Amino acid sequence: MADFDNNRFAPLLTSKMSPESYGKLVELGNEPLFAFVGEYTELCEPDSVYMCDDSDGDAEYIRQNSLRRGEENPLAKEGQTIHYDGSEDQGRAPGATKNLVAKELVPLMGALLAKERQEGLAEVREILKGIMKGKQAVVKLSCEGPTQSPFSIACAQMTDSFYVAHSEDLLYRRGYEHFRLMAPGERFFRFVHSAGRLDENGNSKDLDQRRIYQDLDDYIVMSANNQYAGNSVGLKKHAMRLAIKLSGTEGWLCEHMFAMAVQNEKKGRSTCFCGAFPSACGKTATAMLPGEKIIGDDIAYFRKINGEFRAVNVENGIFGIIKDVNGADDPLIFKTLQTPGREIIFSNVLTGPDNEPYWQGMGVDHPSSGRSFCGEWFAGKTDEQAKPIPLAHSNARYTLRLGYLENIDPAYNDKNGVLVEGIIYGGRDSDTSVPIEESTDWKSGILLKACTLESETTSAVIGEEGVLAPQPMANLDFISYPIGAYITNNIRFVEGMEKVPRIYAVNYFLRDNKGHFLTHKLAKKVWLHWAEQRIHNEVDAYRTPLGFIPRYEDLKSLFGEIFGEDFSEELYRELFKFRIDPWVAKISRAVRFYTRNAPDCPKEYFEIWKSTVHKLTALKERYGRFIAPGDYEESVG
Ligand code: OXD
Ligand code: MN
Repeated sequence: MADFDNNRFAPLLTSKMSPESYGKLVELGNEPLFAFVGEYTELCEPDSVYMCDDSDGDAEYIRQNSLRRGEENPLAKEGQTIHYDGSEDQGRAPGATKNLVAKELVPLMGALLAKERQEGLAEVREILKGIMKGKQAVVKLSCEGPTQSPFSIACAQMTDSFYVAHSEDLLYRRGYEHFRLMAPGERFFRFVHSAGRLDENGNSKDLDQRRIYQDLDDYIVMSANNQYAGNSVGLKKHAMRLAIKLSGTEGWLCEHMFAMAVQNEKKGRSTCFCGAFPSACGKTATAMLPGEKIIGDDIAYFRKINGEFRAVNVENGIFGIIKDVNGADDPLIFKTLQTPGREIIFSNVLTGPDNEPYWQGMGVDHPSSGRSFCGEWFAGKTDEQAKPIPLAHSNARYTLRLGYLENIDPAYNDKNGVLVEGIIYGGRDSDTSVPIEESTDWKSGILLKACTLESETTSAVIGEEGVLAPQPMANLDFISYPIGAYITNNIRFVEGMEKVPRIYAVNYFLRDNKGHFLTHKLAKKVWLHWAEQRIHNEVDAYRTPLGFIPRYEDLKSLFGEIFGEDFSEELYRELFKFRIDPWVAKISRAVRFYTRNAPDCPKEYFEIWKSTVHKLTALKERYGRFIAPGDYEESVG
């Protein structure tokens, strides 16, 4: 056991910590952890420091403090609380977020928000100086992935926000005991967060001093003057950036993906799919499809274990977008949100005179006034541009433990993860991609489906909404080493694997020329069951220039079996025609994007994209603007 009596930080920490808290820190015998707490106590100058272990008592201490300080307030239903972020702190803040890297690397980072490390460290440390004065800091240990597993990454968070610590308790596995069992010198991620000075509503005041700087050499993230969980909760997006960097150096993958298992009851089979969708493009709705099982909704680690492609959900809870969660579209989440006695944090929704939460797309009548993300809200309230202010923010959220969900897959805690058999890339376009298409092989799936993924920007990120932007692997905001190397790591990950997952591209948003969606919201269940049958080699498919699509008769029987619906051939032909012009435009946009933003991208990838554009352009002469299903080539197995 390390002896900390002569440690340079011992006098400071004994003066700021109760004997019990100090005892919990010392008991772990972890010198880098002790130094971390010491260094940031010295820099941030909290009045006191509270050290948590994995006990329910400490979890309750955090929750009670968040309530006592007004970071959260109780709602009408037992266990439920409400938290408000400031009106300018309602989404991730790319402008304030930087990857700190060595000077030589900055030009290679392209679109990846990089800053020279020493300069960034000096800047953020200056902002953190004395930032916790007058507050208590809490140190909470957690684990990314199941504890004591080949996937585990231990994490230490120090924050002066009890809402942040509370969110971490709901979203991640507790990690104090995991730290106790760690080998000396084992790496852990570190996060320092301060909400900074607060205004009269308890919101971060110095937004011009908002910073989220990840030191990728030292695996530490410093976040200041913010509260929105995507900016403040270290284990969520900050840890993701650190894990992506680490996975790039070690040859595994950290992806912005859900994990779910399609249930084939007739065959007694459960088949795991992981999927990347840009925010607000149907990701949680796919992970939560009725009748299937959820493993995770946002972040997955992939490792090769005994030659198999295996995944874990990094998290233990959901920080989900609440807009449009209603009894018809998301019945399981909706029911969980309505059940008293569940510890759930709502954020940035309307609370009415009945002290119940209300949000956009909830599907129930809502009160005409109350408190919301904009302060006092009333029906008809407008902003400075005279635009109506919605009752809740479009990026308002709920935070809950996964264990509350009825459809949780029992395998979600397995230490060796689950075997992944399908990967899904989900975009959002009204006129380009078919509802589902299988890639011919892994590499072309990565280059033509994952790398060409794009979406309109949404409210999960501060900035203009509705702009079409490239989204490689739906991960652009989190990739933390040069994009070309990241693509190569994705391609090479499956080398030597006996069974490589199939890659699917899906698009739930095709519309007719009047702007109406061509399919209903649950049609995605049919697309996934088709993919499940393909993986088990039970259905044939038609070739397209970019992969394989379903045959009409297979979809007809799935629509019949699953929904008792008669799926028409006319609709099938409209949905699954290959649209040449938009695909040429889409791949050309990707070429422009990678030319500008991925200076390290190998020439070979450009050659593949460009030759695909040529191939498609030539096909247009032969087939016209569209290739009807089955026309491109003979049906293949
Ligand atoms: C999220 C996001 O909150 O990606 O998961 O913004
Ligand atoms: Mn996400």
